[in-house]
Amino acid sequence: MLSRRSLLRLSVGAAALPAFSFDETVPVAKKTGMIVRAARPEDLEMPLEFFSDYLTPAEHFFVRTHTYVPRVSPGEYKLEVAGEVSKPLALSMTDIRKLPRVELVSVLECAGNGRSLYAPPMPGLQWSYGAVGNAKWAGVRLGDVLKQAGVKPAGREVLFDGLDVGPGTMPDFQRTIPVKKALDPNTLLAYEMNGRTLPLQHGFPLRVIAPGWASDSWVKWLAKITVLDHDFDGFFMKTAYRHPGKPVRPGEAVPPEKMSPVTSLRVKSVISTPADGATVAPGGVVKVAGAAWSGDGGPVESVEVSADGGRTWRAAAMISPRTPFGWRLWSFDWRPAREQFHTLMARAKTAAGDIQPFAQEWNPSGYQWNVVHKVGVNVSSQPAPAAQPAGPVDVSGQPAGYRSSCLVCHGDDVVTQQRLTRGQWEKEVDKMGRWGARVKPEDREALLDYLMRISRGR
Ligand code: HEC
Ligand SMILES: Nc1nc2c(c(=O)[nH]1)N[C@H]1C(S)=C(S)[C@@H](COP(=O)(O)O)O[C@H]1N2
Ligand SMILES: [Mo]
Repeated sequence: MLSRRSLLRLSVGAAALPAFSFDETVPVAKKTGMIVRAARPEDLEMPLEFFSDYLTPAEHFFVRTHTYVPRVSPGEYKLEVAGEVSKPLALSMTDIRKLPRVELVSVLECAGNGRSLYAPPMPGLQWSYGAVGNAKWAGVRLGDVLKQAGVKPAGREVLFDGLDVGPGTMPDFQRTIPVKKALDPNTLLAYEMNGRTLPLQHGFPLRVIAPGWASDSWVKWLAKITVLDHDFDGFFMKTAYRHPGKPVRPGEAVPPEKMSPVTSLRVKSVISTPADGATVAPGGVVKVAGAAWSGDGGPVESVEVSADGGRTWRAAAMISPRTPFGWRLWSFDWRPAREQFHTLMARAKTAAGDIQPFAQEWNPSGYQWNVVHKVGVNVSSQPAPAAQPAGPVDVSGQPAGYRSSCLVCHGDDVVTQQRLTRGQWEKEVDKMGRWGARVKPEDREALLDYLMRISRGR
């Protein structure tokens, strides 16, 4: 691992990351029809139309990679279990498969899903609705592995480390969950997704399944589990993935130590059809449909639909059964009579009474967006005018050093999707500097001007 990281460090400032060769026995999912938030490293969002599937096929399942997909050699793979345990382990996939097999359906949703909908904006991938999917996972209980190792009474947190290593001096993606969540019978180490071997992009050969929790805890390419007797202080626990836990003034800088780790997902629904901006003919039946899910506070009980901006609500039919962690498809037959514009909304509720809000408490990193989804539909016998696609961003006129300072570890798309103020860009350039970007002091102002121009700078 050390040698791999130093190789990456050397490549910074010189050329793009080295290309990885894959063992043919490693299954790679083919992706189609996805919204590319970033090509390198790969971050793919699922368009709304695919919320029509109960189980999201790997082909349409969103992808989130902080660094890049690591090279995995199945023959050499071992899962290490260490730390506060009486018997440290090194398990092969054959050893792991000998433990009882468990299957469960669960939603996997990125904590940052919906970030682009927050105002004021913040840096990060500008996800809209589709950094989420629902799959049937199969594997073993993490608790069964930990029982084999024997967690000592001092054990408090369980640290997960995957095979991926960041470029330059970027902190490693390492995450912990409390021992209590680790021993929950629903917390799994999965080797299958939707009845097939887990694809490489989703964590082959083994990933964490933490049902009901945001997917930053669902570590992929799991290589090492360490039981700790203290709070882990890595970047991805102590700085990233934290929420103030109460409303704060929008735009406020909250120190990380005043925030807590994001855990449970929130109750949420999305409208898969009709599409926002659609035109439908009057007099017929329009199918309004989508998916709804929640976190560890119990499944979604009902979804209501409004066609008049929230004045009146009607119950949707729940198509798929209630399961502890899967999403539920729902559908509503809408009969618009008059030619007019309608604002459709869908609102999910759990048995415990958790319900989606109409306005979201802002938080510094834009986590856990679950505002009632709205789509505008025009009821008209006239066809809709052709939509004007947004033109490409003009990335010409690169200042000195942009390419060698900023396009070493990732592409332009990571940069152009941001909507930041100059002050936020300055902080972003400083953060990248800490991770290994080299910006000459005399190039900094021109670089900031350029970043404001090619992104949707405010
Ligand atoms: C040493 C490698 C490296 C260099 C050089 C680098 N970046 Fe990054 N940057 C990353 C990685 C890795 C991510 C993705 C982090 C993630 O997804 O969690 C990232 C993410 C970002 C993001 C998304 C927001 C965020 O903080 O995650 C922006 C914006 C960005 N970089 C801008 C820049 C700019 C501008 C430069 C040049 C000054 C630059 N980067 C140079 C590694 C680098
Ligand atoms: N090893 C490792 N595990 C990881 C990540 C990562 O970058 N590296 N990203 C996490 C985040 S933030 C998310 S949202 C999910 C995405 O899972 P998916 O790509 O299978 O959809 O993986 C999580 N597990
Ligand atoms: Mo995420």
